[in-house]
Amino acid sequence: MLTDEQLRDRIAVDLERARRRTATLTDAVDDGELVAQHSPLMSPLVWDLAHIGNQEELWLLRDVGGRDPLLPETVDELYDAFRNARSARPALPLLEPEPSRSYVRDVRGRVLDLLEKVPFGRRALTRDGFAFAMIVQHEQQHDETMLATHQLRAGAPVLSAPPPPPGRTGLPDEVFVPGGPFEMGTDLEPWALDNERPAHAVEVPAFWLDTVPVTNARYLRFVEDGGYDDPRWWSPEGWAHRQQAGLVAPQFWSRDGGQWQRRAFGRLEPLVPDEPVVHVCWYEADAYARWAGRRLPTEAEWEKAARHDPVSGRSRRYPWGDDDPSPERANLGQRHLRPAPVGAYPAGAAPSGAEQLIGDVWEWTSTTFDGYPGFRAFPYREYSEVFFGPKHRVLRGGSFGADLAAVRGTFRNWDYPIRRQIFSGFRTARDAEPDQLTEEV
Ligand code: AVJ
Ligand code: FE
Repeated sequence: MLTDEQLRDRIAVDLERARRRTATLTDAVDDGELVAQHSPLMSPLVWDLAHIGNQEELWLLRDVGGRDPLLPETVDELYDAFRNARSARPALPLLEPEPSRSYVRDVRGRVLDLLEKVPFGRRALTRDGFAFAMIVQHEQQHDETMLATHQLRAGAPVLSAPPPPPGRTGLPDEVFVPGGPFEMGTDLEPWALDNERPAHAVEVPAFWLDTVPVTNARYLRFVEDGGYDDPRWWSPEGWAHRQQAGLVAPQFWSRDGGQWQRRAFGRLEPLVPDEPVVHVCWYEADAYARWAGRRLPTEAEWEKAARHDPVSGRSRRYPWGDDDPSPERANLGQRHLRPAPVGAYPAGAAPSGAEQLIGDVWEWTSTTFDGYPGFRAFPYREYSEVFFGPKHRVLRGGSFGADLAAVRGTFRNWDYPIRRQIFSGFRTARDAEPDQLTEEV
């Protein structure tokens, strides 16, 4: 358990890392590109920038700190995600780039003062520094969204990063997870968001799970086997979407003669066979799994494979244990601008033997997004509760574009099944045969 002083130091570090990343993403392009819309699916980058500052002001300065608004209150409406669809945001009278930068700078300066003096203990919102950590996660989530905007943007590359570590071969195709209960969700992580709570026991029958995410090479076999032209592999809604949207391969793939290529942050490159496939929608993942004679894992299966320690019977914070992510364990935080080849993170393996559950690509699960038994919205219904229901599927594990502050073994992401501009991939699963042991011997 960390003291409040240690938590304050940690929050200050996390706020600073988030802001450096926000600056990288927004300083990389000129003002014209900051205010432009690079895709109707995305906000102009300048909207994300001021929205980050506005949420920080609303929650930390006004709610926690009791301060008055820094700007006319009509500004709040511009940056309210529920009032303005992404496609409508370019037409709003948004703050210009320089006023946006000075606004977020001003908010941050005051937040750092507040962080030093506000008592954490008194309210649920500030206990263990929760509101500050929530704002760190919010900024990092928008940084990942801005990274997806960069991936969609046309033109010469503006972002760069060193390559990920090499992969390794010889991994078994799948790992066996024995049946039995495990503890899903958490009551212990102080900075876990409402939808990760409460901890509860879930019975998960024995199953097999891919050791690593599905690679470009494997996915390419599905493409070249005519998988996109065969309705047998697709759900009815998936097939309708595949037809209507004209899907023929993952987003950003193209073909030059016999050679498949992928566009990544403005660079056209040959497909790397042993990297996890990225930018597939849920319908594509579901179709691939059926073609492979398999299925997507449920959310509970994913979390059990990632967290359950059969020796102690307890659920870990991360696959490798309770220590925070490190560069040896997982590909997170935009440190590399791509998923790492499979086998690159032996130190990140779970007790189940599965690897790369955290980082690289968000992994689609078969589960629709809902509250756990005993769910209570906190601190606002609009973070997750309003998205509960059959329209969204859960993704787990975080991508190379997710920061360690916004990824946990319990962290839940969600999106529409048609979405693929996010850094989404998947792994597949299958039921164990009836004669397979449910307990380890
Ligand atoms: C949890 C990633 C789905 O980006 O839409 C950002 C996070 N919520 N601002 C999103 C979020 C409010 C959210 N996701
Ligand atoms: Fe937001």
